[in-house]
Amino acid sequence: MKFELQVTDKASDARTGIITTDHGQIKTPIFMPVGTVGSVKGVHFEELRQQVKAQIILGNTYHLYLRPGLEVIKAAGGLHKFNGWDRPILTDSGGFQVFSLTGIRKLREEGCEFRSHIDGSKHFFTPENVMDTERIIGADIMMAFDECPPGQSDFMYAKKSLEMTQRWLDRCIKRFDETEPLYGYQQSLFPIVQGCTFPELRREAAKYIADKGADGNAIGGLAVGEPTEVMYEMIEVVNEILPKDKPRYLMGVGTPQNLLEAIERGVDMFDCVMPTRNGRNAMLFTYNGTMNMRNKKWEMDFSPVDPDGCDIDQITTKAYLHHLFKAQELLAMQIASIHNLSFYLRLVTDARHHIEQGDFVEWKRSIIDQLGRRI
Ligand code: PRF
Repeated sequence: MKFELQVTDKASDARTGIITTDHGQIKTPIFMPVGTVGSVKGVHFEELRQQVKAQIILGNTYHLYLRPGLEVIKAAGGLHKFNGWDRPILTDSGGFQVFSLTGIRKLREEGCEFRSHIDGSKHFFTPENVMDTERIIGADIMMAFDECPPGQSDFMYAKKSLEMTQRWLDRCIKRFDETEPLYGYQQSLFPIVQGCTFPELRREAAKYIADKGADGNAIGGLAVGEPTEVMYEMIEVVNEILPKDKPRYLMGVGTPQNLLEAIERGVDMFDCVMPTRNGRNAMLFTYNGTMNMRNKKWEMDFSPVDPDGCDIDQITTKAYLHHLFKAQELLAMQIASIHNLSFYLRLVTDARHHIEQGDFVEWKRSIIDQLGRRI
């Protein structure tokens, strides 16, 4: 994998770049739709390509390991062959999903024992077997196995957890270096900065990771309940240290406003379930604010969902989408998910153009309040 930094904004830390993988290029800043079990919920890959214009999607090690399981994915020749998505894929390591299973997991130095949310069976993840699993899934970008501590963790817990995440990172790197890709194309390993909301821990973590010389670096442990301003402060602290010539990925974030604030602070990659999850719940994101499509106010509104949006946005009226949600039609969730994902991709593409034009900060300032309005 190669990252080429293109334009760096003069008035902020925003930048544009191109990531080149064996499955194609990714123009940054980029948003990656979440495809937890190897499918982006409610959205066919054809639509993901043509309407959403997704350049890379995300898969989850935890879910894919449990179902369909590694035997199936290996026999298929990796996730790309299994699901038919031929553009880049990134896999999260399970370090977040497993830790969301409080109560049904046990954490120790060796790794993390957990019970399947599907059938209650017992499993054990270690940095080594997670690397092996991510090799089998065959994503272009593999994430290191980390602990994402709860948002309100105290300093001692955060410090101990970070130290273990760092030891786990070294074990991940060792296993990654000892193994080869299985399917003839390259894979990269991204380490993850943790450290909760403590600037000194975040700095230490960023330094530790910067020295590893990875192809890209991620910021984890944010958007887990801390105030938004604290999240922005942590991004600033970390990005001052993370290498400028490598992509920076902010994990699991966020709202359109969060994306723009993070881009301004030098983040290049994002993923979040919000566009699809909120879409399934009838909430649409637009440049004018958010809309609840169940609201009666749309009943007679025959204007397009978004006149500037993708083809599906232009041929679907608000009244029709409102009707589909009221009638609990599957198509309602599908249209809303496609709309929200194509909006997120448009947002990061527009951000890229404004960075190139040199007016990113003014543009962001002029639209940010509007993005959060309810219409
Ligand atoms: N670690 C991993 N995946 C993640 C996170 C993390 O901290 C987050 C936190 N926002 C989302 N996804 N491995």
